[in-house]
Amino acid sequence: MKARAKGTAPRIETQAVHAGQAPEPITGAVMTPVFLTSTYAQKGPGVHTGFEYSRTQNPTRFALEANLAALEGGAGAWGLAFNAGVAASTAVLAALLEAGDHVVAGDDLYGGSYRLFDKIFRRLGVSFSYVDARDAAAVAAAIGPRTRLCWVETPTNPLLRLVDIRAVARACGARGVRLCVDNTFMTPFFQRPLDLGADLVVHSTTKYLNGHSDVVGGAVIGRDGDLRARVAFVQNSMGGSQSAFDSFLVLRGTKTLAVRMERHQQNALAVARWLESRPEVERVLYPGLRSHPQHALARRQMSGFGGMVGFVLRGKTGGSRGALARARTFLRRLRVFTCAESLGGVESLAEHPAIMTHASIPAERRRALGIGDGLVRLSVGIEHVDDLIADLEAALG
Ligand code: P1T
Repeated sequence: MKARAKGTAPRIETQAVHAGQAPEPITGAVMTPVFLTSTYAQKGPGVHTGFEYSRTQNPTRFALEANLAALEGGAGAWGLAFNAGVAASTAVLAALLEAGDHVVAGDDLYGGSYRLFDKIFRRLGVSFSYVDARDAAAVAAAIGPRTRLCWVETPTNPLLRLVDIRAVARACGARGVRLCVDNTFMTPFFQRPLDLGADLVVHSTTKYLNGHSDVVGGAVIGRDGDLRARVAFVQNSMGGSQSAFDSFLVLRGTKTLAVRMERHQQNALAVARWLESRPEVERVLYPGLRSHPQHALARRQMSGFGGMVGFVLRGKTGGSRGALARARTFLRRLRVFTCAESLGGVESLAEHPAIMTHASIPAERRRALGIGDGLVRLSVGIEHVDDLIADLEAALG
């Protein structure tokens, strides 16, 4: 996008539509073409246009990367796109860590992130301490001489707990530890961790950034040039860069990010308030509710509350067996919501974290965290809110 001569930088709604997407120079095509090529002709050995091989350079992926960089980090930021959220996370760890290093991680994480840490990187000699990152002092206390990286999600998946990014960034910065924030749930539309002091942001672009549940993808965004070089080296050396076709789809998705996020949030708040009024529901987890214990932080740190809602069903007979049976029945009865893993698409989804997305977290750990049998997670879509509430009501009844 051309820089403005005067005045303010373009707002995020404008960046979402335009950043990284100048008309294609040969034909003037307004939409970025899908460069479905693995390789590029060279005039002679080493005489090329800057494009040699698509794992390393692809114009469609570059357009997406520039778009994501502008949304998350503004001018001067960089972005790198991967073929999964977990590939983006893998690249960050591989870029920053070696055997003997230590990571402080939040204790409530997407199950696949925990699995990556515990089953792959621990085997390679990296150690992890899991702390309740709602408490920045607990993060600071866990930092040791070999700590290189701190990894948090906020709001967390699935418990929607918040991490005070500024406070944790301060604790990390004081000890020379890099902070990486998984911003998948909020997207840069509602939360910008780099502005709050984080060094890196990762995304599962599978979710809100693409927004249509037809791509698996990931991204890493930052501002530090040295970090870019390290993560890009891993992207090229280990593979994992996003394909041209999927890059095109995510780029198409980000254009409508602003309007989708606004509707997701509006629907989610209405659903969360409605759930709070129901006798079958023991507790509702949504940062936009006054009852959320960190509602004040949510208001300060985020410009919206997002589309993810958790709630705990009461067991009919009391105890966890009753709650599990209720959750199963509820999820089977839904008709507008689909019982499925993932989140962030235009369609509403519902799932059971303990059995589905967080099954790779050991049962005792789940119990200690509060991911119980009665917990249901909703990804509230952009359908008409009355249809969503009617569906929930029928399934609860
Ligand atoms: O699925 P993938 O694109 O590889 O992204 C992994 C990932 C990373 N970070 C967060 C916060 C995530 O939620 C995910 C993926 N999560 C789900 C599939 C889920 O249903 O929670």
